[in-house]
Amino acid sequence: MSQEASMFSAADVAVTYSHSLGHDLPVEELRLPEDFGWGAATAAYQIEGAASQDGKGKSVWDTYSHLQPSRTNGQHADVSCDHYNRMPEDVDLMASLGIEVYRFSISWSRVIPLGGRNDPVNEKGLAFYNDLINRLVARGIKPVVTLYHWDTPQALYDRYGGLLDTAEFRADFARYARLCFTQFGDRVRKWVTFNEPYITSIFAHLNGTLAPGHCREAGTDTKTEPWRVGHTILLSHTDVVLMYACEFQPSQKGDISIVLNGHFYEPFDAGSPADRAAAKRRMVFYIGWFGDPVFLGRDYPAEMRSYLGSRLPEFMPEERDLLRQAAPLNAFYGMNHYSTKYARKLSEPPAEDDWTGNIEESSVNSEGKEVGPASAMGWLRVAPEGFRKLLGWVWERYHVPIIVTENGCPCVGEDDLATAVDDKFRQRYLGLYLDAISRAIYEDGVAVKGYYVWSLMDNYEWSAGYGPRYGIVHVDYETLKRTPKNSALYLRDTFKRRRGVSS
Ligand code: GBH
Repeated sequence: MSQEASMFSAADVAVTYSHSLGHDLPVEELRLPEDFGWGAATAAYQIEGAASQDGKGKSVWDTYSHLQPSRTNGQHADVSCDHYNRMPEDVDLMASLGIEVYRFSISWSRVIPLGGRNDPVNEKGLAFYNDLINRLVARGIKPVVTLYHWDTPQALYDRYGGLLDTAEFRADFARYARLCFTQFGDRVRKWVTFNEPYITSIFAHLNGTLAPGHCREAGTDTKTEPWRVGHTILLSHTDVVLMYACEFQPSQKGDISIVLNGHFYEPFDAGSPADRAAAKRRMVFYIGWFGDPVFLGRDYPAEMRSYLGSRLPEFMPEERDLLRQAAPLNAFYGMNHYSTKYARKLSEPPAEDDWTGNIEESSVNSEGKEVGPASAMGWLRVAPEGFRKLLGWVWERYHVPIIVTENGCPCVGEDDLATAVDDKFRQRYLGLYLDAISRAIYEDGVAVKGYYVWSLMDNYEWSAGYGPRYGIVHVDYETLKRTPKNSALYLRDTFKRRRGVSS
């Protein structure tokens, strides 16, 4: 066991867990380390609105959300929560909820409207993020900044296909990152390069349900595109980690890494060796795809190489050197996690653009058992045991401290304000997932350093529009009034109490 892990294996752990059968009782007692920080997360396109205000350029999401026929539930985020114009009151709200960390993303096309390395900078865009960061710091809230949360500047997509052109994208992303470090790095101590590269690769360039919406029906090359996109993200990430370490870290003293998402997978039929292997394989294809190059500094997992063959790009020798150099500089593993699924080995031959390793996933196993109670999203089930196992899986494979950079759920019936505020389902979900973290730390020796709930407020849920509401604060999309839900008070009080007890 590493030093990090043994630090937490204190013998005197006395924890009261209030697990109960009902799914509406909050978890009251949580033991977490002194330096464990909690916060809330958002992303620029989902909350800012102000789509063309103050010189902002378009991103692929501005285009995608306006396609006819609509691919986004008939909705776009031109206004959304109007956070761009309501930011001061939103920061005050965060302070009133005791939020310690705020994870947000910068809209690339707000600070460089056309996105490219020779394109002009938009001072008003920079001023917005400067003001946001200053207000956070003034209230003692730590900013955690994501550079890329899915909103490629439209001009770069038009010029060269965005993430599909590795060399061009790398050069433009590096310039954008350098601008952000230069402008904001004196106050930002934690940086995330990319949010969920799996989702950008698969959902945006294979299934087509996220911008720019590449898919078989659109005639794009779904056999190779997703893997090319993933490759571009990995190399762009690596460049920027090395840039930060060489040029900025010595004076700015911050950390940098990436955020990976992933379900935990259980076998569909626990008695079937094929399904047990499928569950393991699915996680390697989902998480190992990015985790191995980033945190181990080496090639894609062997299972992927042999299955995908020439569909998977090669790392050139000098690129392998970069991966190796950058790996130990990734200071934390940013984990976005929501739920667990079952994996079943398929016997039929796979489609030629299969990306799973010929595996089917579901929320119900071979005995008809559901993996957990359903939220307002069918795939998002309450399954804290899977979360605890995933924390262990990541720790064992990568041995880097984990920060849970997103976790949360939408509840049924939240369009109605009274129902939304009395969000017992979410309180229970959050409590159980925090309890899983506590167990991972104290019983399994996993280093988990923080927890950011998704999301600070209800917002534009990509292709699902304003349907699902993930916020701990309710947003009335007519009046834009914010109302904290009880889960916000639950988190505030839980962490306040814990601090009170431990100090
Ligand atoms: C995160 O993505 C995003 O970072 C955030 O912007 C978003 O609002 C939040 O989660 C809530 O969705 O895999 O077929 O079962 C989560 C990406 C999208 C992954 C939905 C799982 C479920 C469909 N998730 N997806 S499936």
